[in-house]
Amino acid sequence: YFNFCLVGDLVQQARRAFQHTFGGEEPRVSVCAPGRVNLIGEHTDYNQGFVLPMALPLVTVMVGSKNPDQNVSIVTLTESVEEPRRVDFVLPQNKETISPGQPGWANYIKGVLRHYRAGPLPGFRAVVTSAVPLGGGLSSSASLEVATYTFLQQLCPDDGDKVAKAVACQQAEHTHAGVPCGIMDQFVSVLGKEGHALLIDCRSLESTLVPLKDPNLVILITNSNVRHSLTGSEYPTRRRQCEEAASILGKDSLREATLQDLQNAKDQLESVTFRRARHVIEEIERTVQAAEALKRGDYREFGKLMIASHNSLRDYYEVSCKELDELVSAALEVEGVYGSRMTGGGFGGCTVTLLEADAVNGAIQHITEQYSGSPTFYITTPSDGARVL
Ligand code: GAF
Repeated sequence: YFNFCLVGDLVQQARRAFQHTFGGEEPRVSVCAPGRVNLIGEHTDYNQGFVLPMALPLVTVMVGSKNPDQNVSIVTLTESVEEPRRVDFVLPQNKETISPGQPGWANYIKGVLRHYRAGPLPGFRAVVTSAVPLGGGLSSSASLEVATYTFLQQLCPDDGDKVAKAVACQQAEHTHAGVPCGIMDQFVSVLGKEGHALLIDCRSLESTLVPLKDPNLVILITNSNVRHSLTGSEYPTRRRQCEEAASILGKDSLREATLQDLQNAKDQLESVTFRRARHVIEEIERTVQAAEALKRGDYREFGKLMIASHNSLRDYYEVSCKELDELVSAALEVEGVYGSRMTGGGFGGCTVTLLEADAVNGAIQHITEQYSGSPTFYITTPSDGARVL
């Protein structure tokens, strides 16, 4: 399970494809950006709260070279869908006019071209490939955006501001993928550090590295390999419900609200809005506590908070699903498991489980036996954010 595509193999693959596609020469630039797993703090980022993700060893790689003109040609090796794997277009004079279109996978790249913070950008030819499972809830899209931005920095340097880079990539997702996401995924894909989780304050955009390296501890990701179609429509609905709750409470965001504020306004809130707000307010608090527990090496406490997070996402925020619940229940039956929860937006995708290293083989076996679908496992370690290779 450690055996997922290593960065070096992906780069080799991309470089070979580049040479094959673009007339034999070597690409001048190679970069990568990771996917992420969120340990705790779910659906809190767009409420200005805290999140605690880590960058994964699973990355998206982009290799390529500048063109002497404004022509852009990109080939993807990742897409398994029926869309064309190559896209060609001319970079317009005015980048505001770069709009989304077909093929869909290129929109993440076009969005980053649109929001890139320096210019004028040259044309380029590039190959992208990825080990981050697409649509698996491990931020394959953020990793493509951040890889693209990192690539462009090599062609036409910006001021190097990392937080602004993450924000530009988030903008790309908003305008070109149509997902009104928070800042978590792009932020950790840029600023993640080997051996650390990253506590992000999504209000101030300040972040703190929390050491997470212990040979007796494993972070196990289980992919449910399901993705329910609800994902697209439910996410903006949740955002709206949170904004409505904050506005009824007279707050700029739910970050400013306490449980007492919520209780006091109970009569003015629909029960569903109340439940959504309750999840967010409690989850922000849990995330702060979890970061503290991790600093102390108190995995038991951390695990309890993970379980509470999952239950709240299932019951109050209603973004889990039968498959994720099954995976979490199965994991929690195993001796040596501290905690387990769904991770990411929900309605499919992955769970994250914190457990003793000795327990991992038994856990994988038990989860596989109990799960009604066919899971994929990744034993992961906190890894570095985007980098030039
Ligand atoms: C998705 C979004 F992209 C993130 O910004 C975050 O809101 C997450 O869902 C839920 O925590 O990954």
